[in-house]
Amino acid sequence: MDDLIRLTRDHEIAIITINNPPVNALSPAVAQGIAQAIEQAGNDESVKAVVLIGGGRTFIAGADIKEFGKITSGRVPRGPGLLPLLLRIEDSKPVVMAIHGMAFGGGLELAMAGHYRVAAANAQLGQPEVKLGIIPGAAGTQRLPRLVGVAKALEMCAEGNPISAQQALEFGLVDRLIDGDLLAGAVAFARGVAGKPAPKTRERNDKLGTLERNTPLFAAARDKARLKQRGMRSPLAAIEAVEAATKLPFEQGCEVEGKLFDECLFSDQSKALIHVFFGEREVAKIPDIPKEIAILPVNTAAVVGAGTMGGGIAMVFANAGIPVLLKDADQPALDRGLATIQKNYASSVKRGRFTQQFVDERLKLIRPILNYDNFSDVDMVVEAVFEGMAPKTQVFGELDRVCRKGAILASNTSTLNIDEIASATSRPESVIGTHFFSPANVMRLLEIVRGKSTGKEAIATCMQLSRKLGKVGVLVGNCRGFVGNRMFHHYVRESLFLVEEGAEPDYVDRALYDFGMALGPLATGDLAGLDVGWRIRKEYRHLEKPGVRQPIVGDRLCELGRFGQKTGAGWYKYDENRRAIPDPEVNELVRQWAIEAGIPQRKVSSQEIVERCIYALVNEGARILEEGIALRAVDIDIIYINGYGFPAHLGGPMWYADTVGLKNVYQRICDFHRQFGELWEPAPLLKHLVEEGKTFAEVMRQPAVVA
Ligand code: T1G
Repeated sequence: MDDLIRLTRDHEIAIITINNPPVNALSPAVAQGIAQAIEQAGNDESVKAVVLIGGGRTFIAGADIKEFGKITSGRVPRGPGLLPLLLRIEDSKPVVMAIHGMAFGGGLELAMAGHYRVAAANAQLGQPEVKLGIIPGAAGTQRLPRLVGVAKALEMCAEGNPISAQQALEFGLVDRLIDGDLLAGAVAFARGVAGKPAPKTRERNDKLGTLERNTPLFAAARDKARLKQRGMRSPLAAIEAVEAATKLPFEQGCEVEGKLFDECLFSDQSKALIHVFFGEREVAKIPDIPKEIAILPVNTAAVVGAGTMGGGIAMVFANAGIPVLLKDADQPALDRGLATIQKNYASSVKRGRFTQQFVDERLKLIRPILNYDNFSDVDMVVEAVFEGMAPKTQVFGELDRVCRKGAILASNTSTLNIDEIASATSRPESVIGTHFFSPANVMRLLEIVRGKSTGKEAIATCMQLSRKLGKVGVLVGNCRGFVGNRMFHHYVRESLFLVEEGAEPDYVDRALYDFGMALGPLATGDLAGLDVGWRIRKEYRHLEKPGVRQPIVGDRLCELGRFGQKTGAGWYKYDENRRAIPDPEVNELVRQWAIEAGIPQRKVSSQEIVERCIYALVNEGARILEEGIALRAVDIDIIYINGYGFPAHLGGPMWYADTVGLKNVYQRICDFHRQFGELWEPAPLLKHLVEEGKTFAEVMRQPAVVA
């Protein structure tokens, strides 16, 4: 036994403790250590029962995901996996699994091979494998329905969300909840079952239901997976595997699961989702910011501007338990902001996301005010006023006057120059961009914008704070539109050109929806409000290169007052339930405008639509990488998945380009360059990587802090 596994005794009870920080991942070495410990305890007659427990903060959070890449790349052979170990545990003396923290994936599968499970009240249990594009691969789809029933097993394996210890007790996954000392409680439980015949999960069939009762369950689960996890293979594979458990003997069910597991593991979707899993952790690492940097306290906050974004941001702080002042210029604006907050919370309670008690406590943390009186006490301020340089610099001038030294002054601007905003203060080192995405209380992404003078403490503090706020913080450099919106501009540009060239709006949207985007670009415009983009285009018109083609139809539509959902019509008409209805009037208007502008009309394929819109993202992403505005390609991927509805199972635009093959992407971009001119000039980095036979995933940049 090595440091990973410790075998100790409490009289006739053997205790196996796993020590593989940070999450006791079930690596091959850990599995081997457990096997040896079980063997040793099995061969020792004085041992009457065994307790298995995780050392540190958790039980086992799953198989070691880092091993998968080694298997799919052929670097290590595809071994027998965990199945033999789990059978050995099930056939040994009574084993009590003592669960605290997380029992996820292979960790729960190991726990279910045990004869009994006891848990701390705050334990979480789940099969999250589908979120990695795989399915449980160690008989989880076979043992779980035998313990919790078919319906619950389907939900847990196909959706991948954990359940609480209390729910696990109710469904029979856990035999007892332990208050206080978990190990002591588990040993006491083991003492109670020692020497008695131990129930083997694989032999239990009482909860597997009947064909008649199960068939509608599987049909409903498939429909739900196709709707909620659109385009993903793993949820459907998980459903197939659980179905096999209800129709086949255990061993054969495991074979079906094994085949489906391998099919998923070697798929591009799984590689993409594992890229996203580690990517969400990697974006938190900023090369030039030392780990030991001082993190500034953020125990109180303030938001300036109670509009849609300001109200949502105030909810984010309150939801994290941080008291927040919410300031606006006049009472009616403040009342409107508070009313929206209350409406949003009410719908969260209705949808079961929050309890009324939680909401009542949170609302108490949001304090509406009309002046800057108490701003001297707050640790951080987020400005969320109208998107114009003048109102923002005016607010920052005020904040510089009223806020205490060391307070973080953040702007929620989505496009404006952070250095120019900072120049309105005497403390640019405390000024930073914190670009939330609408609705701020829902969207996970937080684009953190580093100005040329932004201090490392402020950056490190905001990166860490983003986790506390339930966000994925990604650090980006300061340029027009930062990373997300700067790329999105090119994506939308191409969608507008395609409409002008003859593709109808819903056809363009359908092509990108079928590709996997949460919503097409035109419907997204209608949702956000077409006037927002129109105002920004007008603000930057002077920067447009003469003679370079610019979309015309977007502006023409806005000139007619068609701003989208907010005006009942944009690219689509909207009914009273805000359902989008294709509008022949728009198609006709666009045709006229395009012909007036001399734009030839032609049939456009959905493949061309996808390539032009997605490769426009990739090409601009490559420019952003070479400028150091993004540190890594994965940072761009995480931004697009969490802020722009790019499908996670494709890994993000840069990973997707690597999957398609940069050579192929580059060739198409060169085709478009020849066809449409300089807007499609290939990014030098892309050309360079193709020449070197490299991928975006290999690119690592130093942050672009413009001197
Ligand atoms: N394998 C390898 N590394 C892991 C890991 C795992 N399963 N889980 C976490 N880590 C690393 C992570 O990369 C980070 O590293 C550090 O641990 C802390 O994690 C056979 C095949 C458990 C809820 O999908 O969801 O079992 O960045 O920052 O926020 O059927 O980690 O510090 O270098 O996320 O407190 C199924 C994955 C695997 C769970 C903790 N299990 N993990 O969250 O910490 S597949 C999962 C999580 C499987 C079987 C199949 C979360 C967490 P670093 P963290 P956290």
